[in-house]
Amino acid sequence: MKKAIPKPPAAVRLLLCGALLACGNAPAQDDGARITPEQARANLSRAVVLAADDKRAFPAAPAGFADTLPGVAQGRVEEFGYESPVTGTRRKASVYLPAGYTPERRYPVLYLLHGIAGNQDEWRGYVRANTILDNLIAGGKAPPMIVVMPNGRALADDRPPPAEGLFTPGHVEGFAKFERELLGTLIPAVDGRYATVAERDMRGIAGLSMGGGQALNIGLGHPDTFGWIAGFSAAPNTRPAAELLPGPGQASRQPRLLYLSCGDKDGLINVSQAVHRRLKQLDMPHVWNVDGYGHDRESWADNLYHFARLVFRR
Ligand code: FER
Repeated sequence: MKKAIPKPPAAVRLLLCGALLACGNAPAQDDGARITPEQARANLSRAVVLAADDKRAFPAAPAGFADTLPGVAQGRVEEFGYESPVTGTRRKASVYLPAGYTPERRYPVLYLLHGIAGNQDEWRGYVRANTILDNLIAGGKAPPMIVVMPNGRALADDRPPPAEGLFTPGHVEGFAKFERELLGTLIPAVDGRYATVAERDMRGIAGLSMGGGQALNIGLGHPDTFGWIAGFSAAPNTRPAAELLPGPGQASRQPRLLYLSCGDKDGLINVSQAVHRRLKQLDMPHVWNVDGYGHDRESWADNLYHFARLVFRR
């Protein structure tokens, strides 16, 4: 994919990056537009180097936590359509409404974002987010909440591309373009349609992989919009840690909860490690949960379970 290299300086950067990658030392983050799709894909199988504090913050979720259980009231997932000024098209989000949802009450809202090959159905279909929430809410372990699962790829054609198109700059760029759509269009549309508490302390953003990068970038970048932020196995679309967290000089409002997780068999763990280390350096409270999984649904289901137990608490 040499055609992705616009001019000699970028080519030099790319060569340097390739050389660093070869010795296992490449920078954790990139904007996805400067490396080739082959290099991006290779990031998934980078060697994992663990530090002493890269360990579990919680025991694994109890057996059956993501299973449909008899006697547990189920919420429903409905399709929500909206016009996107970013793409010029009508786009879809899946919206989870907890069991007993009624417009007579007001609910907190969690925006839950998918990975590079997913869409608005990934959290429900692949991770079973709705069932995890049904079980937690029924057991009184999480407050009833609305969960908005958008398609985080703000492109006119927002279908997941075939495998060879996943890591192309144009596709990765769609995930960055989603920020403007989320803030300017989707959040106001959701607050207009559903019985939400339209306040930062009752609004969260979380995601897996590409969606984890989006959640960290958008959440930390808009502290007055999101009070609760989680990145699960965040991908290299995550902004460089020092940019994401500029530090005391430019101190912004602290999130109510900042939650980071990754599996210790996930080649992308260096992205989350860099954010965790920056947070430690800044003395910023956060959860850091390193589990035993790879880049897969077991980790995302388990971490959604733990995050949902903490989110929107007073
Ligand atoms: C990359 C490796 C993986 C990357 C993105 C991913 C933008 C995303 C993976 C996923 O969402 O599962 O280098 O660059």
